[in-house]
Amino acid sequence: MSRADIGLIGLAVMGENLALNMAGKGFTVAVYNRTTDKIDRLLQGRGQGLPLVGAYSLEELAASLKKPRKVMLMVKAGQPVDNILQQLIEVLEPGDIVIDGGNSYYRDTVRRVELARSHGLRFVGAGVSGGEEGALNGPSIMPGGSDEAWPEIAPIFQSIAAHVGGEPCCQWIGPDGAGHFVKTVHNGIEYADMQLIGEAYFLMKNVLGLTNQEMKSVFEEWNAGELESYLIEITGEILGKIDEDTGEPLLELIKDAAGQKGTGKWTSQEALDLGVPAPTVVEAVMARIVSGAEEQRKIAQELFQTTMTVKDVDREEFIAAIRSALFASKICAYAQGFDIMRQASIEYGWNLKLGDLAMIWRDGCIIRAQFLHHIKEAYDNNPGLVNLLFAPYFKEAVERGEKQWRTVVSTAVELGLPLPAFSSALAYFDSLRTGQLWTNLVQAQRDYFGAHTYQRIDRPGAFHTEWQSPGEQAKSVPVEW
Ligand code: NBP
Repeated sequence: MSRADIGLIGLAVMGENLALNMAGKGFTVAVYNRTTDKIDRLLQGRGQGLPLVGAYSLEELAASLKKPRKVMLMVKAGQPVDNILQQLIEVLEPGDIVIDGGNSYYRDTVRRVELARSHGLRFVGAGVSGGEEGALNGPSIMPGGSDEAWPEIAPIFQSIAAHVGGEPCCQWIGPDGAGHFVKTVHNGIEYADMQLIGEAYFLMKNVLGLTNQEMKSVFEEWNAGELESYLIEITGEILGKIDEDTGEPLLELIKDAAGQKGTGKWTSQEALDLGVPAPTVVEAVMARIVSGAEEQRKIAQELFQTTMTVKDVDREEFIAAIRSALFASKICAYAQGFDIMRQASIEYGWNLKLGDLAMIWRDGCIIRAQFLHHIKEAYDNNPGLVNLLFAPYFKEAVERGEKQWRTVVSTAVELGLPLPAFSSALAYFDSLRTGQLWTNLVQAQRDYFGAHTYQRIDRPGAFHTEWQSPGEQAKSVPVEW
């Protein structure tokens, strides 16, 4: 029997479609699933006629693979990955490769790379984006971990990934948890992007009273310009759907409570740990949490009924303003995501190629967009770029839309309509560009009650003041750091 090129464990939505993708590209794939019915269902169903081999135990899976063996896991993130890795350690041999393609927490991946290494195995944490359709037709793949594994798995991964202009949306990201980290930040940016689009819809609906069909047309028009992206495209499609049963726009029948699986939270936590400003990403996570605070929202709606009326605004002008505000806010959200990756790369010594990451996301993933070319260009022109906002294309775009951005945010504030991501992006932009912030006072308060010291703008060193001393005169006393 000719041996399989790769083994795939986990035949749920992602695993099954990835196996079909690999087999469709001519690779022989040995498939295993804990609930073995799913193996038969695949082999007798969608997998018929393709080079797929069923394995009904991990021993059988190992025996069916070419050496060095490559085994990819597409199972639920967390404990299942640890369980299967432990079992694989028993049946694999030194030099074999385990690839975790799930949405694992990158610190778990760091630990698993080490564990696998201690058993002579190579471990790769590969972020896979694009959902079911991407898995089948070409995802964006972000592999990282044991560097020596890359030449072995590259032919398969670069073959099944999405391609743009002949280039695969899959490159080696870096050591240990770098691949899963980048996938996590991709998702954090995705949270912000989705939230911003949600706010644009909310404004058109509540300020302008547009119908869903009218909004569909607006999104279609936007998708032909600088906002062109998968998320804008699917939003137009969603707005156009009518519920079969009621004849109402389906979107309006969906409960407004958004769920989450953790990658937005991890991105936010990482920003906090690294001390990177990423308020729009954090707000996007918080906005989902607020949407789910059902009981409090119900009470607040009764307690604080709004009497605001829809403002008399010029419809076309306001739609254009929302578009500018959306683009400027989106630039800020991406600037924050790339800043998180830049700082993580420095902190963990990953040497991430930020421009290349933008290229990996050009297709196959949820945040795929034309816009990413400009990010690549920005880092090509200036590899040391500290913030995307400072690159000429983005600087000019934000400046062009700034006035309309402010109009949109202030209109919503006046009407009592929440715009957490639009307004946090604007506050981020304003905070970065404002010369003197309020934080001199915060630092003085910290020194007042906690002797945390402060720096002066007119001389070096750290200082403390006895703020409670009588009189108006206050002495800055130099302190040792
Ligand atoms: P799920 O995340 O729903 O996981 C289901 C799979 O995990 C099944 O094959 C199940 O086997 C297996 N599994 C579980 Br649960 N516990 C197990 C255990 N202890 N031992 C062995 N197998 C176990 O599947 P998915 O939606 O296809 O996602 C797979 C991974 O890809 C996840 O990490 C997910 O976060 C990530 N991801 C998903 C998407 C998406 O759009 N769905 C996109 C990108 C990444 P069983 O059949 O026996 O229960």
